[in-house]
Amino acid sequence: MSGFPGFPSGFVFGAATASYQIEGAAREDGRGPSIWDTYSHTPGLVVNGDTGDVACDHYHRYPEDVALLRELGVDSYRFSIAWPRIVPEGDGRVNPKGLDFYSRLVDELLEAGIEPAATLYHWDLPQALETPSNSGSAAGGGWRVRETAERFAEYTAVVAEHLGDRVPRWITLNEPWCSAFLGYSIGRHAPGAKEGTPALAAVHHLLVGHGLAVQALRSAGVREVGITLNLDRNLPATDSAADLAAVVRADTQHNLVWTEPILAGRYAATEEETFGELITAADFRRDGDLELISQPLDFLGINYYRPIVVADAPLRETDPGKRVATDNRYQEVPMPDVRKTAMGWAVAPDTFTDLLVALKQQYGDALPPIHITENGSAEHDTVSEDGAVHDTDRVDYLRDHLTALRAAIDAGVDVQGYYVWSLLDNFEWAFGYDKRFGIVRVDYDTQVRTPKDSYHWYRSLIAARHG
Ligand code: IFM
Repeated sequence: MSGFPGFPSGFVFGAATASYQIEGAAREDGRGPSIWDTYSHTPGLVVNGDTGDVACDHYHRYPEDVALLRELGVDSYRFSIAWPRIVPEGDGRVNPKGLDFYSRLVDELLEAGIEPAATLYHWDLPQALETPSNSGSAAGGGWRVRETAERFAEYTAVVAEHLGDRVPRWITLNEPWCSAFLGYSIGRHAPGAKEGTPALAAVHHLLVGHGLAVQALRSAGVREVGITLNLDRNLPATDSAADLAAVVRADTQHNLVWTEPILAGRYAATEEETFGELITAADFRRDGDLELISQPLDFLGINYYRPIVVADAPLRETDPGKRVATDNRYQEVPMPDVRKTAMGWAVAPDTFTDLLVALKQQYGDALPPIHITENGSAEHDTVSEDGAVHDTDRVDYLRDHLTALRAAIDAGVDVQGYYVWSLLDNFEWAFGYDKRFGIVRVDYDTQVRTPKDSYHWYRSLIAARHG
């Protein structure tokens, strides 16, 4: 580990996963269907028709996965709880077998000396809450409607009551941008909707759900509460006025619609120039919502992978009568002269430092301590003749991003933890099993796990830190 910069004492090194991406056991022990079951089973939406039915079979193999974490030496493991395992119909009845599963997982982690960090919502909404008949709304339910935020708070209270004494770190939502915009505007995530104002309603109801969940977690007396945002570093394609204005719209849609209400208790000043009448005509906000949304947090989770190069885009009509809320607000163009990961994502670690430093400048003391709750890369892994996966590109990516993170700490940003995405290769949403983010390879035919070179590298890094 020579030459690798040290991290402050007490810094948390971890690894992360999410329920639908690894658990499998989709119809076992009373789990209800989620919007991702429906989406992945709809022909043509996921590469190769892949689904999360089996995934990494973590539901049955979690002791083996915790053993891998123990061997890795991580301080903390971030996993997510599948809402449809706990409240299969989204409303009312609680499924004890779902709670038992997470209780066993948490005990296994604690026994291994690993601190559990639980995310309450990593996109697997119970299908029953999305289905229009359940919501009573002709336009569909899900995050379009406020009731879902209330159901989320009830589910949070149940989980916190059962696990709150053993799980110190809680994350309400993972990357709500994806839930709202990929899910309800661009249609590339479940539920696959392409709508205008309802996507902005989803933004607001996710924020309200976050606020209500913070209250539920506080009532249960848990140690730390936060939210995870995938904040973007948006760079202009050129210095033309049009591209610079597009960056403002991208910043608004990706970052400010979340950070302004959560950290500053106000709506983004640039929302009108970004969303036009989609937001000015909105009627989903209520008095008191901003106070609810901006309750103090113990940490802010940030997921960071890549910068986005933004150019102006012409306004398009998509569905008849419905302007999409966002993907016509700017366009993304390739970043020249940098390596791209298997996702086609630009590798530019300095932008990680820049994002964190800019956030600190923007919010000052209102910025809580930060945990990087995801960072990692999908690469074109191959199994060598020696049976190993020599994923040098991923090792380089991780080392360079940790170096960039260290630079942000040196510049005065209070970053207290880092979770690599991901412990295991897993179901990469609309890309199915085609993209591999794991530091442990999963052979999906045999479920054999093989730690890659990046796993061994990360293990040495953590071991060196612990002396
Ligand atoms: O796999 C996802 C994860 O579920 C959320 N953050 C980004 C990862 C890579 O795309």
